[in-house]
Amino acid sequence: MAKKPTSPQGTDKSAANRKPFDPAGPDIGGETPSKTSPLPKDAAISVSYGETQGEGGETHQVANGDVAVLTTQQGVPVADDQNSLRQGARGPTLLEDAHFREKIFHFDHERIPERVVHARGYGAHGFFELTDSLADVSRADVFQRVGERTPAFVRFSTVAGAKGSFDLARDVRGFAVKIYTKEGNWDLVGNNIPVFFIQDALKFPDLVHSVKPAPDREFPQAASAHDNFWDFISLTPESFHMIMWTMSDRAIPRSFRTMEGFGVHTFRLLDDDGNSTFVKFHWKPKQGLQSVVWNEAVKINGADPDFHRRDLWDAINGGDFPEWELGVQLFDDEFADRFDFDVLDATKLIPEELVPIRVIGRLVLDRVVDNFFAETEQVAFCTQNVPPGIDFSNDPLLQGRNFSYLDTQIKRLGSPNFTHIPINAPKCPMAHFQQDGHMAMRNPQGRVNYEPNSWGAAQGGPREDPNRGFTSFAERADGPKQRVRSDSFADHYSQARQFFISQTAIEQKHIGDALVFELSKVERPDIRSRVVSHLMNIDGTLAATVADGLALDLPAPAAAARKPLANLPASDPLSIVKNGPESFKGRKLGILLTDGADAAIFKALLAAVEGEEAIYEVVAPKIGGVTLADGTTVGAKHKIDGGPSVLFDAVAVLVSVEGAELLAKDAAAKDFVTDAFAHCKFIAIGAHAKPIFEKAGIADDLDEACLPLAKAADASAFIIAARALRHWPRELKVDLDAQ
Ligand code: HDD
Repeated sequence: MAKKPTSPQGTDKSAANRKPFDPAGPDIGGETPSKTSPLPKDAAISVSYGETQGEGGETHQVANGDVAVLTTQQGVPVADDQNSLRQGARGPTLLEDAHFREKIFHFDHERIPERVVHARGYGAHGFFELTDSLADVSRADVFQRVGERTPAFVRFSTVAGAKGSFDLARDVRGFAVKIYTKEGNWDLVGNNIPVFFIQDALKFPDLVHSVKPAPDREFPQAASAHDNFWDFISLTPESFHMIMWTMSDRAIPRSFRTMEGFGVHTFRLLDDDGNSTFVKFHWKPKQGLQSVVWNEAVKINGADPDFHRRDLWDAINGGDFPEWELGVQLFDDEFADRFDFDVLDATKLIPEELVPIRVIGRLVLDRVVDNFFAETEQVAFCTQNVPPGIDFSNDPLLQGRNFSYLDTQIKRLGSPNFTHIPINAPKCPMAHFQQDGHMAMRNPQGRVNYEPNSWGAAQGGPREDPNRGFTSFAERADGPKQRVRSDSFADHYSQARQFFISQTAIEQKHIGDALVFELSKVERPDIRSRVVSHLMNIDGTLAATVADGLALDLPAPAAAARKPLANLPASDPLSIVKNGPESFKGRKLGILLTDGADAAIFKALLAAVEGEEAIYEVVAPKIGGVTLADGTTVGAKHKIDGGPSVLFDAVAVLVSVEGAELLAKDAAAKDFVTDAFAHCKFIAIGAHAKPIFEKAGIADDLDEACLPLAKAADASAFIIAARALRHWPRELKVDLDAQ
């Protein structure tokens, strides 16, 4: 607390009687370094300089035998980091305090601009391993040797929200992969959805402006449920295939680990002779697909805004390394020519039934970052980073992206030398004549920094290699310069309909619910109506459901740029529910536990969870934990109101008679069971737990996914049942919209 001045500032008549204020005084117990209290030997303070500094592995200055001395950035040891230098104990701070100036200066400049989109993200390290050679169609070094592992870094993200927004926004997820190949970095900057909103990169700023908070009021944050977004969408019919995906549960994934990734565009692969094969890239999660429900997402954002990043961090640190298969769809010009749609149109996909996926490798994430800023924030993905053997198609969205990503890194990272930052630097040798610029860490050595030159092999520096070097596909391009959209891009609804009819009934319901929710936040009725007019071209029942949910008259179908629409068959890979996991592995059970609960049943439950390679967390009335009936003490991860059931994939309620009596009066405990029930989760109900369900008002509604946990043997039966993850028929009973 500031001392009340007893004399005018700048004078210090009583200084001689006062001791300087020392925050590491008696009540801190001597654990903070100060002149009089040296660091204890096991103090958890250390300074690590990472790869970029401390070259040559020099030892840092050491105090008291084993603890690094705090220094300035210049390496000057710091004697006092608690008090700035001042004239007298209460006098002015002195400008000559270099340590103070350096520390505050650095702090003032800590922030860099966040990404204009995909600002909120989370990264992890791992590797890509080739399991099937692609040498038949690509000369890319990374595709040659089966079994070889190549280091990789992945950053997952939401698109619209700011860096500090919440994880479970209804949004597309970025799935950006950097593979450090021996012939340069390959950045596959994809999403968890295989198509995109727009066909031409020129429209990207409009799309992004429309979804971001409105410029006058700066809200809503991380949400598409507002007039500007739906206004733009309703005037951009090409977006409707993507809209079906973003209104589906794909936009509220359970975890980064349970979503697919897609390169979206058609790329090219080139072989040694320059022959081209078209390719689309897919990441398929070994963990199976899984999403949450909207009401749950809303509550997770409050309970744990870091839900997805925490999940990834915990899984990797717990040794449960997430894994994806890399699949490719390969096709030639002949297929491209006869396909119903244009393979250069990023609002279209190629159904797996037409071009099956060939699995060629796996991506494993096995290491969290050491420093979020250095790695996750500073990683710079650029779509134009492809090694020899991979090339671009003429997709106008991809062509525009190839300009945008390089450009944005200068803004964010402040220098053309962002490639010198370790996370961005290739792990293969580099040799070029690019030099200088802000923060240059590597510059050419010697006299020669140009080519051609006549200084010979020893001094003349690197030379190009027409055989090994990157070559583009020698595609012939011709035609008048013009601003046109090819007619082959004109069908905006057929694949949107295909997506919709490929969903299970519950997934279709969720799409309808999402559209009603989003449009109910749109203030202008004409925008709502215009959206529904597009839905009329996709599915009449969906359009009618949404119109009914909004109490809107059914509008006439929007004028379609191309008719008739293709009658495409349903495709199972498009559904999440049809591609769910086969076990409870990697999922989390929440156990609501009280003092006096049955110890044998609790232990059986833990054994069943462990047997399934799943995890559990205990939720208890007090964070200190509980004492079971046999006297065993169990620690709690959450106090009841800090551990709502939305954080778990399934829940168990294991309580004593007294515990049930207590919790039946507690709103958070009642929410715990009603939410688990409303979100269609599997619930294990201990012998004494009934009063909680009665007081919560759901005792009479319990169904076959609410299983008894009355004896130890019930535990494994419950975990086996919970493999289904959700009991969807229940939703039709608990949701007014479905009745
Ligand atoms: Fe983009 C970031 C994915 C279209 C311009 N984009 C960014 C990221 C992902 C994608 C995953 C985050 C990368 C990271 O984690 O750092 N973007 C896509 C996909 C698209 C797409 C799958 C369509 C198929 N993007 C797109 C267009 C443009 C951009 C058409 C501009 C013309 N995207 C950017 C950007 C960002 C970006 C402004 C922001 C931060 C960054 O690049 O590094 O340049």
